[in-house]
Amino acid sequence: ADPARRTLERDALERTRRRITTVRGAAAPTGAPSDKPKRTIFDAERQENLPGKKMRSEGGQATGDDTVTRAYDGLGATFKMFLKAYGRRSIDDSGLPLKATVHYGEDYGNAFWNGEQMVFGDGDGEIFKDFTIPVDVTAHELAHGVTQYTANLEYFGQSGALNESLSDVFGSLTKQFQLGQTADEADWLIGAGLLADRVTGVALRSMKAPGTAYDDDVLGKDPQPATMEHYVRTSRDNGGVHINSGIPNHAFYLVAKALGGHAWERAGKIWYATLTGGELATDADFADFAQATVSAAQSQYGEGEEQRAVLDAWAKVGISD
Ligand code: ASN
Ligand code: ZN
Repeated sequence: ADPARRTLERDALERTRRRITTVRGAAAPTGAPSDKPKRTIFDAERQENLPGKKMRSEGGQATGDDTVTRAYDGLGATFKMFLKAYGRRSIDDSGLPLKATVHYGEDYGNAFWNGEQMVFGDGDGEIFKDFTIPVDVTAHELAHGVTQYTANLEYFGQSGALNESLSDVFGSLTKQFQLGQTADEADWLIGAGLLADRVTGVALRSMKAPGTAYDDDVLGKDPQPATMEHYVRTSRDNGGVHINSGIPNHAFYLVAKALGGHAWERAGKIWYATLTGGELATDADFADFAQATVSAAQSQYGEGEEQRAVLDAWAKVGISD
C-alpha cells in the first residue's frame, strides 16, 4: 500500500483509540439517575418536628444508634429491590434522595410517608416496638412514595386500599428479596417482630391469611378480610384502607404461590407494570385494578400460565371483571 493510504489508516486507528479513551474516561452526564441511593437519616429526638437533626448522610459512618442504622439499611434494601427487580431508580425513578426521620414523637406507635419523607416512631415498648425493626414496614412507607409518583391512587375507599396493598406487596417483596426467599418460603407477614409482649399476635397483617395476624385484648382482632364476601364498609380508616387491603393483598399472594419461585419476578413484575403503566385512574377500584393486572400479565407474558394465575386469583377473592 502507498504511504498516503498507510497514514490514513494510522490516523483512523488513532481516532478510534482516542474515542475509546474519551468514552471510557467520560463522567456520567450530569443529572443522570444513579444506581446508588442518596439516603439521609434524621432524629426527631422524641419531638414531632420534621425533619429533625441530621444524623447520617449517604456513605457516612454508623452513628451508634441502632435505630438510625436500621433505617439507613432498610432504605438501602428497598432501593436495591426496586433497582434490581424492576430497574427503578428510587421513588421517582430519577434518583430522588431518600429521607427518613426516626425517634419521631413520644412512644409513637406508627410509621408513615408524609408526601416527602418517611417517618418512624419508637413505639411504647408494650404494644409496639421500634418501627424501624421490620424491613417490610420501611419498604411499605417508601412504596407509598413510589405510588405517589406513579398511579397516585387516592387514599380513600377501594383506591386507598389498593394504595395500601401496593405498599404491602412491595414491602413484603423487599423482605423476600433481601432474604432470597421463594413464595413458598416467605412468611407473607407485614411487620413481623414489631409487636411487643403485651400483644398476642405475630405481625400487623398477613397476606397469606388476612385476619389472623393478631387477636388480642389491646388491639382487638385483626380486621382484614381475604375476600369480597367479608368486605368491610366503614367510614373509619379513610374508608377501611388498612382493612380491605387484605383482599388485593391475598390476590397477590395467590398469584405468587401459583407461579412459584421468587415472587418479585413474574408476580411482582405484573403488579409493578400495573402500578407504573399509566393505565390506572387515581380512583381505580378493585375491579379496575384486577382488569389492569390481567392486561399487564398479557402484555408481558401473553395468554399463558401467568394470565391464568392472575384471573384465578381475582376470582378466588371474589373480584371478576
Ligand atoms: N403506617 C400507616 C401507613 O403507612 C400510617 C398511616 O396510616 N398513615 O399506611
Ligand atoms: Zn401504608
